Amino acid sequence: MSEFETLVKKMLAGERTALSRLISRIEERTQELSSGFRLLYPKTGSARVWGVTGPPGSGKSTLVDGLVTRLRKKGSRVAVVAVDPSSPFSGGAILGDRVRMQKHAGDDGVFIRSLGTKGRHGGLSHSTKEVVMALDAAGFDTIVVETAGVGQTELEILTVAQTILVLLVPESGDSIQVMKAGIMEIADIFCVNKADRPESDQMVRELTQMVSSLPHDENSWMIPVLKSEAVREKGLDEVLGALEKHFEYMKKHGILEQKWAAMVKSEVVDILTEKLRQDLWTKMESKAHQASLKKLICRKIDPYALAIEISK
Ligand SMILES: Nc1nc2c(ncn2[C@@H]2O[C@H](COP(=O)(O)OP(=O)(O)OP(=O)(O)O)[C@@H](O)[C@H]2O)c(=O)[nH]1
Ligand SMILES: [Mg+2]
Repeated sequence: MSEFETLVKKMLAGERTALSRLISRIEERTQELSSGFRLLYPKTGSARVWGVTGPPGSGKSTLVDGLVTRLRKKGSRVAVVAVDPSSPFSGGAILGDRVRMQKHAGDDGVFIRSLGTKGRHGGLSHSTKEVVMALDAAGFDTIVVETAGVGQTELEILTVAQTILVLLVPESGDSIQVMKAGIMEIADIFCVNKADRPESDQMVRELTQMVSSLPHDENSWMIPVLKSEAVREKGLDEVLGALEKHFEYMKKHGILEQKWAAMVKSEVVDILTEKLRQDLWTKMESKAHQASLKKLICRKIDPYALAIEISK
């Protein structure tokens, strides 16, 4: 039995340290993942997965923390995955996590972990998907994936979530940025945080206008625009209510199944892409292509020519 498989077994038996180690193996992209996923995958499918995104410093961690407290009161087991694509050491995320971890220390129903760019070849969204599956199999009822910013990597990471909550702060230009970055297309709930700031009502109005101008029919989900003051735990019950309402909406319209299908299909492509990349590097460095590789380096053949040779 591989080490990873053993970790999966222990994790399924409820060993917390096994879960932590298992996540590290996923991040490191150990070769043994397939053996463990055979055991792990059938246990997935009961967790609710939320994505929380928004500009750096908008209050995501503070808000998520408030949601965790509320969910714990309801007896729900919660995992938080803070994904930080920008930092190789997931510095910001880790710092925030420390504070949160202290708050929930000793509570077995809360698990907090940050993921950085340790994964090779931009495989962060791949690892995040697998970490979420592991947490699902480990029995967490709710998994929150928190990521800052609105770049392509972040959008990709968010495809793991069933519901996406976009947090904004009342600063000029934010709503225009939202339009640009394609966040509008993926947001299920908007929340203007730092509602203690005077411009927040204006921002709520702008967003409400934007949302109502989207094409919709009687079956569409109407994206709510909420307001919160996460630092004082204000507006969080409404945010939780909207998250629950969106879940019910998805259940009613068969959207959960669609999202699951899309997620696991992209997981398969990720697995194959990772494998292909490795195979292609191995092939290129093999003896058979050494002569052509030398020609490529001294410009006697071009990269496309070598690519065709390798693909034959
Ligand atoms: N005034 C005000 N400050 C807030 C509010 N919510 C959070 N903050 C503060 O905003 C700062 C950033 O909060 P975080 O929760 O770390 O924000 P974040 O979006 O997780 O930040 P990154 O993970 O670095 O992107 C902290 O100092 C919070 O105390 C709020 O409603 N009003
Ligand atoms: Mg944060």
